[in-house]
Amino acid sequence: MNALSKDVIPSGTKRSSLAALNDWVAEVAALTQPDAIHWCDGGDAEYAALIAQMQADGTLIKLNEQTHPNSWLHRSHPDDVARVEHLTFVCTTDKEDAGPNNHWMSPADGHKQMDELFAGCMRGRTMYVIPYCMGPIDSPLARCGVEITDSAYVVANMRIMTRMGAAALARIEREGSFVKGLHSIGELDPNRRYIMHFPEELAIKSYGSGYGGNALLGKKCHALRIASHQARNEGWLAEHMLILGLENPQGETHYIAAAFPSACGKTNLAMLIPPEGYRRDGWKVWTIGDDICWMRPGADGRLYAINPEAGFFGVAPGTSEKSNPNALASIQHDTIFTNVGVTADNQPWWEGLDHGTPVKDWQGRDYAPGNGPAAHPNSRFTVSAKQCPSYSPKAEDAQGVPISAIVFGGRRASLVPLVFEARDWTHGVLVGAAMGSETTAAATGAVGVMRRDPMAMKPFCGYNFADYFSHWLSFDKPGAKLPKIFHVNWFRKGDDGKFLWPGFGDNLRVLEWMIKRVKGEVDAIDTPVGALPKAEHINLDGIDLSDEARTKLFGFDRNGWRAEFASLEEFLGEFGDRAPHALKVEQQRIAAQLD
Ligand code: GTP
Ligand code: SPV
Ligand code: MN
Repeated sequence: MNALSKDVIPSGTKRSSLAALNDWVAEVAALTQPDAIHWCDGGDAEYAALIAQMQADGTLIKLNEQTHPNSWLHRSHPDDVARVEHLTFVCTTDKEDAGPNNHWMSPADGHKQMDELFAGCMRGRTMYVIPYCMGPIDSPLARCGVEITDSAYVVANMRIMTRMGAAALARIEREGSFVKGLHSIGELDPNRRYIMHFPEELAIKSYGSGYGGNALLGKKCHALRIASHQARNEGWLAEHMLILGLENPQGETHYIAAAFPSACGKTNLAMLIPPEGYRRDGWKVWTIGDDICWMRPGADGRLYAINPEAGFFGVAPGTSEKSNPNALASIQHDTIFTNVGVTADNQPWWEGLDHGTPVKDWQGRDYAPGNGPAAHPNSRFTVSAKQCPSYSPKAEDAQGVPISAIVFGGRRASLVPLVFEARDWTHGVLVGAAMGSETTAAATGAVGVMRRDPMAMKPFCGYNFADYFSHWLSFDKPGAKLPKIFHVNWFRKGDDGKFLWPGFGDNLRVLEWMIKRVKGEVDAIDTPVGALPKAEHINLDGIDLSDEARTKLFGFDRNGWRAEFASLEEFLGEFGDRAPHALKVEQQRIAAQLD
């Protein structure tokens, strides 16, 4: 690997059009004082050299080459294992533009605070410059960025998760604009850790964490927080959604985008394998993306979506041959595992895996159940999407795929039925805005606490939620052919505290009903909160549901919903006059029907 001298851009690129990038790199180098600067080309040789270097310095541990060729384990600092929402800021000139949904700081204060942390922080380290493209390299929906980081682990992950290197640099040269992301692991000290966004400057500064969404700046920082701001200005949507294609036995494929909060089932749904009977009949699910969706209206009025990512940063625990065979097949080789346990013969191991026994836990200690799980609950795999058996060729389509249905959902132990349908777009936006879910290990803090998480974007919307809801509503205009909107809950629990719905592959039964509704093939039961499926229209062949399960999964609890709508009114009230009038009217319309 050749470290290039400080003021040189790769040969063959024109200085004139890349001047802004080169100036920024020089400015960052002057601030952070790295020993060397490396411009990433994204090539195989570069990746191999980085991996070798990380193996030598202990950042990566080689896993069993026979069972998991070319795969690695990384152990994070034990205080650095998840996103840190309390240390994540949106810095806008006007505080109101960030909204009550974000932590705010003025751009001047944000820069000052971050630049103090960055001063001299790369002494003795190499500074990597990573040009990347979010989305197929030739897609009009794609956007580019450059991440500067002092973490080789981040470079390796960004190479899997984005289209990184020379082609992205060429697009930046052509377009002249890119998102600037500056990252340093710093001292990995939770007291010196901030993730700051400057949407008005299309810039990100992240210090003190090497983990996932805190450090792989193309992902949540760029593709959601900054992109949501760009999307609002440019008339599109940047969402925390999976995208899948559902192919029926006739060979028609409908594309569905679904927003579930972190660790609430996006990767699993995106890679679903249909139940046996469905498979025999010819049903198939195609994976387009598992975490982020960028979509915008096409010439025909439909919404077209791309997956801006090129890989999966998926939750390991719970991934098994039974729950998600496509994910398991994807991660048998060329995979980076972060914070999982290992077996005696150095295979990766996590809770829920169907075979093997852990001997070391995620911190590298001898495994002892008294220390907690072998794998951290937010342990992850990083793998190229191309390794997924269900990866759709359409995921590389520059124009994106047309979306037939949008699905919202959360972890709701009570009240919320398995599935319901919004009556129209405005109601659907309210359904999304009203989303609630129990918190998970994907972010630091308490787990299992119910909170509002509109459109699964609470941690990721780069501007005021009130304006975000208005932006969503604005898509309903003449000529628009908008998708139907549904809500699901795979996580309803019975009196015994167990999940009532089998979930995973059986979720296909719910998707099938949605498509029947999209095609106008079946009627439904109208309730104030939305349309529920008639028993005869959801195929439950081969699954055994108790009476309690049937009532709770398919029933409508008027009193419970009345209380829910009172709390929703309070939530919308937090946004004051800025919340769209139409949404409040919709909330009141339904509340009145519930009385
Ligand atoms: P992020 O990557 O954090 O955004 O998460 P995600 O939304 O992709 O969640 P993922 O699919 O990784 O699932 C998270 C956890 O939920 C895993 O432990 C899964 O086993 C579990 N899970 C996923 N789908 C289902 C389901 O249908 N039913 C139940 N009970 N659990 C599920
Ligand atoms: C999430 O938390 O929603 C994730 C993982 O997908 S991270 O990349 O850390 O944001
Ligand atoms: Mn996510």
